[in-house]
Amino acid sequence: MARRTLARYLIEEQRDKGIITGDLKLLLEVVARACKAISITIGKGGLGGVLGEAGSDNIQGEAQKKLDVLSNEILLEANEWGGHLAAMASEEMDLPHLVPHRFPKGEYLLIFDPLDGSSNIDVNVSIGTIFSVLKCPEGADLSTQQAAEKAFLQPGRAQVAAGYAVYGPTTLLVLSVGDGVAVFTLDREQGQFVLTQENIRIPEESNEFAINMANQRFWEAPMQGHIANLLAGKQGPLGKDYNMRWVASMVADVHRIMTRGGTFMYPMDEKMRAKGGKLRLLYEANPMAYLIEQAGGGASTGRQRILDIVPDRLHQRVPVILGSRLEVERAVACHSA
Ligand code: P6P
Repeated sequence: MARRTLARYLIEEQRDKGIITGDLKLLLEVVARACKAISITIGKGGLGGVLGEAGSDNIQGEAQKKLDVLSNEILLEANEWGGHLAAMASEEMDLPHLVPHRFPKGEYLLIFDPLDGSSNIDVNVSIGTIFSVLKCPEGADLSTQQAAEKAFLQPGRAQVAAGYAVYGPTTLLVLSVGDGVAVFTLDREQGQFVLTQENIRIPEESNEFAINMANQRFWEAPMQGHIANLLAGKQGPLGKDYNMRWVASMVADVHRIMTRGGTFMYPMDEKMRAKGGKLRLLYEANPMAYLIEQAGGGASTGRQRILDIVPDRLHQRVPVILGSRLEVERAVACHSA
């Protein structure tokens, strides 16, 4: 049987299962095409004059790379004319991007981190695009960019779809519309995403964890305790040896977990406390938490299920512990002891 393309998978989710609408199918196909364009742009590297700094900062006060700005523009241009969106929001833009008046508006909100892991761009390590889809609330005030922010402030459990592209040895699109997690591999000859895995299930147990150990002295005591337990190995309270990975690209670390289990942790630390943490809720933690839960894993701040958090601002940050369900439960247990 011929391999199922993304287009066929989405038609089956819409027509045969009634899980998504035609507009959501269109939105996801447009996002996939934008990720393909980003993959091609990144792939040029130094040959395309796209490496290095853009000479500007984003709202996070982080220096933007040329590819951050380019990827953001690719996603905006791909999505604003289709009539499926009410507005968009991005890590790279202070305020939401309204659909220009010359185009029809749709019922969905798209939020994205156009290129996550920017610190890895210039050293040729896997990076990715993360996206989240919400329904625009009835009667939302989209008259100004400032007013539109409110429409995005929904808990992650309200997402109707989420996914990421990982630009690595192969370009993958990992997607869920609430019917499990599917993985599509970009067939560069045909220029289309082809289904290569579906109904991903993350192993409940694992012996691999991902964290930036350089921040250890800044962690809260519960996280200090949990990591000490992991490092104690077989002789410790968890009775098994662990291995560690840290790519410093959330998409790459999460995809490893999707593939073979493990936990990813970016806990609260004292130098980040004023900002609320390192990772952003709406376009990093929420889409990844949605995917991880769809694959049978867990996603918590240590004290609360990530998907239950009601955001109070667009670029809100949260601590993140996600991955293999029982491993996440062990980390969370340290926070309530
Ligand atoms: P650190 C990338 O900038 C990012 O937002 C995530 O993709 C990644 O997990 C994290 O930050 C890396 O943080 O402190 O190790 O550079």
